[in-house]
Amino acid sequence: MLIKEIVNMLTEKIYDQVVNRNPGEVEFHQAIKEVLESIEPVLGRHPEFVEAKIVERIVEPERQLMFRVPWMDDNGGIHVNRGFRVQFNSAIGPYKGGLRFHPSVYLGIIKFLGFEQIFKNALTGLPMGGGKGGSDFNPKGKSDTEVMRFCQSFMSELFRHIGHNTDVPAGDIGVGGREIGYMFGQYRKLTNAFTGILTGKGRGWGGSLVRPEATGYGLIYLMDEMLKGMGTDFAGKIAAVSGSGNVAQYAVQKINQLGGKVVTLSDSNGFIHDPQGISGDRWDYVMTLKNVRRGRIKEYAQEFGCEFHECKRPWGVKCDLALPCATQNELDGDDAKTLIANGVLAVGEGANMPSTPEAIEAFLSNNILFAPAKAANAGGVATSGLEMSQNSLRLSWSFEETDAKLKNIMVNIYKSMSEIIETYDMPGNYVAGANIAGFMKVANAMLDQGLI
Ligand code: NDP
Ligand code: 2IT
Repeated sequence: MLIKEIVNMLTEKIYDQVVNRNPGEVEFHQAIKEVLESIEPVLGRHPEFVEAKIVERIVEPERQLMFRVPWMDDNGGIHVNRGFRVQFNSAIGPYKGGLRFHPSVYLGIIKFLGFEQIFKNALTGLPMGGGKGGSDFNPKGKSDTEVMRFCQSFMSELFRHIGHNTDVPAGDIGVGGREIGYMFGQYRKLTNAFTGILTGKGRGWGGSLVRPEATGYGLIYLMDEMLKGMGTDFAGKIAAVSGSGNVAQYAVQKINQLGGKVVTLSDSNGFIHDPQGISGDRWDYVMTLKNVRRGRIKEYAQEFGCEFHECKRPWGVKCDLALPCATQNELDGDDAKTLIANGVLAVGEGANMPSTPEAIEAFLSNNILFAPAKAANAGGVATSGLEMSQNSLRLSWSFEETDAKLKNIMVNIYKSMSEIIETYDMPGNYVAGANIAGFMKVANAMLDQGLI
């Protein structure tokens, strides 16, 4: 039998074991499958990884925590949510990754995100392991005081499992500066210690400049590098962006700065299409709408007299660049075919796992420049890593210095993926490039550290 076939049998066996051991966790299975397929050529060349059962070990979290989160609403009503923290892999540094508050959260979502985080964090070149957490709490429609009580209750359990050398959570969907603040306050009260146990902190109490902007900016820095590799750039390009939260907001700002035009934004109720472009006072409006008033994107269409498409996603809009920045599996095979038929040039995943496997396959087989999430949205966690460094040094860097470091990290991610693509002769396949580059770093660390 050819080595290729033997390796394929092995990864299929590991995949089946994961499915059997983690029943019903479909997003986790999806994330595992993609990585297993990508690393097959690596296993063919590195029997030492196979012998040490690195893959069997890497798909199993080091630790999984689930806990009760009781809290009281403004009317005295009692609610019980479930909290999660999956500490997936700490071979190259303390567990690091966000917290997601969304009603769809269950163990399978947290495990898919934690698994992806291992490789993403490795790609940044910074010493961070992979983890993820969150809750099925729905912050939508809750008052500030309700969100505060929930965050305090959540941290009342989480605090005993995290630490600046152990596990450092941050934000994700439904967790921004406000929630990080309430959780940090509770941690400090419980432990009587002011340490950098969360990132995305406020500027005046240990936060880093550029962290709010970092995921969106990093996405555009990486895309810019990839476009330059094709002899082009953002100037004059039309972009369709989904989502209207943290990642989408700053991706839009950076595209505007580079001379592109963003014509769509969305939330879970539908998308707006503004052919004039979401810039200047229109971008300011989105910032206030989403971060201060916490309203719906539909209001943008009413304010500026453009179209709102209820319950639809923006992928039918003709564009040069498509940037999914909302959530997992928000761009499927049919959406990909529509984008390709409409002449899309490049796709960059601001969200985690936004494209289905069918969509990725369509992009790759049609030679569409495709920046996969683990690389494309790594700027957020990279700047979290920079926040951790500043906390350890008890220093804070200027906006320009931090932004330059972020840009440098994104350029290096592009280089690492490109090197892998060349080594394994997979032209244009940045999915494999990202997965292999991240995997190699963690696998080697695990090998060096013995059977733990
Ligand atoms: P936010 O909570 O700030 O915004 C999320 C946006 O996505 C909102 O517009 C929200 O709409 C929309 N959305 C969320 N869930 C769904 C859904 N099920 N269907 C349709 N729309 C949905 O989160 P972020 O911007 O921080 O995160 C967006 C994505 O980027 C996520 O995949 C996250 O994991 C990823 N990411 C975030 C990083 C960060 O630093 N924040 C770093 C790397 C990746 P609505 O308000 O209606 O729910
Ligand atoms: O998915 C992600 O990388 C994040 N939500 C950011 C994680 C972090 O620790 O900054």
